[in-house]
Amino acid sequence: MNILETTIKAQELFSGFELCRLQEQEAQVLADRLRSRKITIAVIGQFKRGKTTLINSILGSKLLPVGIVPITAAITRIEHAADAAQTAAGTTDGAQTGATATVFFTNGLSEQVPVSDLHEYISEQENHDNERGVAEVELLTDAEFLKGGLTLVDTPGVGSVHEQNSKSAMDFARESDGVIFMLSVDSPLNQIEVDFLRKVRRFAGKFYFAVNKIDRVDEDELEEYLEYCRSLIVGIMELDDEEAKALRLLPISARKGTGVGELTELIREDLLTRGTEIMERSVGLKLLEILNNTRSQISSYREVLKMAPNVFNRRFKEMSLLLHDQREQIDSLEEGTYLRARLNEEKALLTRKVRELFGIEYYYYVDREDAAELMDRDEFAAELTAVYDELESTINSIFMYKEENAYAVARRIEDLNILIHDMRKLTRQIERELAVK
Ligand SMILES: Nc1nc2c(ncn2[C@@H]2O[C@H](COP(=O)(O)OP(=O)(O)OP(=O)(O)O)[C@@H](O)[C@H]2O)c(=O)[nH]1
Ligand SMILES: [Mg+2]
Repeated sequence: MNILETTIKAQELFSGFELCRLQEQEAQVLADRLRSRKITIAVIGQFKRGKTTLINSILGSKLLPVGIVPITAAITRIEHAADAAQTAAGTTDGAQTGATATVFFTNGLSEQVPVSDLHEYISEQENHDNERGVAEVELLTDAEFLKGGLTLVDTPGVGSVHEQNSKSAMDFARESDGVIFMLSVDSPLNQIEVDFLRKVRRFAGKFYFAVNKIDRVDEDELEEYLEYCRSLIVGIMELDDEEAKALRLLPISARKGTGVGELTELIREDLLTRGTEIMERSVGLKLLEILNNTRSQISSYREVLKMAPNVFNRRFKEMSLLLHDQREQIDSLEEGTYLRARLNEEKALLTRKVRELFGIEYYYYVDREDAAELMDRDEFAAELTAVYDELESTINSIFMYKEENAYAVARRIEDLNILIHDMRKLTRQIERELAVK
């Protein structure tokens, strides 16, 4: 069975359980990613290593702000305008004539901004502590390198104080297929970088190690630095002899452009010759994580079924009261409120409450594209009511199971045991397929 088949299998498995709705969607997204063959590569590393400078150099234009102090405070995804137009028709008017940018905010809204104004949203100095609430920026350009479905991502420096303000580099590494990990000759590998690499190696299908600022050292110093990095990376990534031999460190000067061509050439070549393999590894690793998390979530659901009736009844009542109160508020919302954002906030509140009362991770899918659209009050009321109804019916279904005879509860627990067993089986299959150590 290949990774796509396993992903579809997982999706089918999740679809049989109302509690696994989110996982079903995630598996669907992963399967779509594999089918679309669109690949995401994130540039990651500690602050000031020159990540943004490298991206500008690759794009052949100073589109993104760089600086001597920690700068990048928001994730920026960069895609080829024509590729993006294929998947999201209508959002790229005028893109062919240059670059266009869209800022997505944490409340779910978004705004098109001139590329020349991007620094107001991305740079820490102008968007201090992310007071503008930027979640992510999308930049569409006509850079040749991105053609054919490659998304390049700039991230805030690992370990910088600004990392916490937006989605962290680690979160983003989870969503990427490949990582360009940036080191620079002016400072040795530190503990933050080591810890980060140890964790992130479980998520990305492919790593490129770039050693930046080589214009600052002579050849001997560079050799020494590369040797030092090489032995450290072999250890951190737990590479076997063969992998260690294949490990390439790419010396570059992002500022001068030295070595940048070699790096992009290597990536292009990889995507051409082993793009599918990289995607499968990336998707397989992500599916493994979903399966592992879901197993623990299902186990907590099983615990709810086993909860003492008086404790469960008390919490059930509290949840029902909360839902009742929230419903009462729908009509009192002022006209002109950002209703989309309000809807997202409400979902976040419910997620928190369910976790607190029942120890269950009950997620809602927040659709970014939808979030950008305006919403009228009737539509808002209908959607919110649907959200409440659905949660209520899930909670009620647990309630009913608990109310039923011991036999029904035992049956339900048995179903969950089977689900857990099937997930274990899929997990082992993927581990075999990817030869995960
Ligand atoms: N000498 C030299 N300086 C460089 C090179 N690349 C980047 N720099 C400088 O290093 C500093 C940091 O560059 P950025 O590209 O902002 O670094 P970053 O990794 O994106 O930093 P954060 O976004 O804050 O994490 C800037 O002053 C750059 O001009 C290089 O190849 N050589
Ligand atoms: Mg930067």
